[in-house]
Amino acid sequence: MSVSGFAVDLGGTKTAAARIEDGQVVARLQTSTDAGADMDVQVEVIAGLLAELGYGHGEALGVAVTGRVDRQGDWHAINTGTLRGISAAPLGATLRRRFGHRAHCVNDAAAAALAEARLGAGRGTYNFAYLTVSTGVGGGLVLGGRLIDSGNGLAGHVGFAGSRLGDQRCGSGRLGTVESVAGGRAIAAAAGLPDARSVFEHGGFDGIVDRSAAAIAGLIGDLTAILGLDRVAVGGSIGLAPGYLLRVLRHLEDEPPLFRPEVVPAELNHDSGLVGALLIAQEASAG
Ligand code: ADP
Ligand code: BMX
Repeated sequence: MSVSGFAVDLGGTKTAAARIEDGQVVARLQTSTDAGADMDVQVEVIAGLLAELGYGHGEALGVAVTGRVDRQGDWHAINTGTLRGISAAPLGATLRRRFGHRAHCVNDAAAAALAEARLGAGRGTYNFAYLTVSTGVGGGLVLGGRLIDSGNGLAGHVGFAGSRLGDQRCGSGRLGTVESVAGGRAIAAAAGLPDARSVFEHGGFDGIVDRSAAAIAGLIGDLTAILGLDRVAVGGSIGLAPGYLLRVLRHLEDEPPLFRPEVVPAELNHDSGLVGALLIAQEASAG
């Protein structure tokens, strides 16, 4: 099946939309995400971006969102500090009403994991994980070629696993999560700056960035112990920031060789969520 149509990736910081032809992003628009907006407002923003890209009602549309999407298509923020206005929001039904029956929604990191597994850094693996280090820390697991899912949409949310470096409660309510140490909001809070991007640009916060990378390395070791991963791809604007992956690799050297899979950057770069959302939407509407 050729991966052609439209896609949206709504993260905690930015909302991107794209027209995709044969798995390639051929046009892309981006705006910042309003973290306090409710679902109806988020859908208006999505509709505006799609209109600018020339989307016509009924065309294939994949929408990847931060937060869990359950089997009914309802959307829930897990970290309620990231999206403050989203709680049991009927996103799937709303998208279908607004854009037609070929519109479908899915978690952002799960979408990215499937795209990387099929078309990017995960090709040729048996057990593969994708991690995004972005506003939060998200994940998707493709085991034996199948994207792991669950009725409540929580499967793959590895950012809410515990870290031995964590002692803060994150917006999920869990104590000491990887996200509470390694995610963009945690990095910004630790540095006392408005966002993680400024922390990287400012320089001088090596300890904070390194702690984030160490928590990601620990998570990779833990996931490998549980799942026997062959390879892990790391994406997200922090995961892909210059020097970050090298820090993760350096910390991974503290793990015994058995717990060190191959760790590579996401091959589809910032587009894996977009491409994966469309892939999943196409498969869902093909039944
Ligand atoms: P989202 O979380 O919306 O999917 P990103 O993957 O862009 O989006 O991740 C957002 C996080 O990455 C924010 O904390 C932001 O400050 C940070 N960020 C964005 N650009 C950069 C950069 N060039 N270097 C380091 N951090 C960045
Ligand atoms: C959080 C969680 C995940 C998401 C991940 C990455 C919320 C709102 N989001 O762990 O569902 O996949 O962040 O998302 O609970 P991003 O916003 O960092 O791209």
